[in-house]
Amino acid sequence: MQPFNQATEDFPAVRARVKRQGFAILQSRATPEACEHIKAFIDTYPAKDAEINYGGTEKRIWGSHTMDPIVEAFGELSDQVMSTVFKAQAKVKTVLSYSNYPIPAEDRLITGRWHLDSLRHQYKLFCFLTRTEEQTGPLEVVPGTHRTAFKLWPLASGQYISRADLGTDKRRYQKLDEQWVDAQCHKAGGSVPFLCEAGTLILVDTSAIHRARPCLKGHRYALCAYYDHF
Ligand SMILES: O=C(O)CCC(=O)C(=O)O
Ligand SMILES: [Fe+2]
Repeated sequence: MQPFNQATEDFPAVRARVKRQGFAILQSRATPEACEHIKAFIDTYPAKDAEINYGGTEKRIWGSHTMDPIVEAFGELSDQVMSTVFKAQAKVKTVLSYSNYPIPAEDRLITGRWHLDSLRHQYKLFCFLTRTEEQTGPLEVVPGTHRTAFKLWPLASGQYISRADLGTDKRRYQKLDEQWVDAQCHKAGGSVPFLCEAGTLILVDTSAIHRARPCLKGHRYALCAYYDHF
């Protein structure tokens, strides 16, 4: 079974899109069979060995590329994509397999999600295993906020690193102010939630402002390939 329909990607165009907007949707896809297989892997993985968040509604399996051959194949595909797009040797650190179900309607679980993973450019390849819709908790990015020209002002004004962060390993950018993000979304012409078919692969610069929108209905299953800076 070929788990991915590998299309001929226009890699320079992918690179250009990531540089311009902070993300690019690939042509290659996971097959429906691969999506079903990985969903079953996530469901049957013992909860006691997984990371469970948001009141039991999120299940995260770290290092899943060493546990399941199809997830491993995603890691390999991801290495090929990253190495070609960025013309650098890329080796996946870990593949996270995860699922989200509707969260309890508590404010603290719904708000405070906008963040940067890092101030420096950092790349992740996501594969969404279920069709994502407005209510199922799509990944959402504020386009253009990965650019150095954008980051300078929030850095200088203390929005990304506050005085209280100094001398700690906490950074304000790990949990951004909602109102401030609203204003940035407005300036950027809106945030982009990835509403996509099952099997879609998306490369994201996670130094852009982003979040997983809370899942309110249905469910969402995904893979995410993690990399060090390169
Ligand atoms: O699950 C998502 O949609 C995004 C989560 C996130 O912020 C990340 O993986 O960096
Ligand atoms: Fe993130």
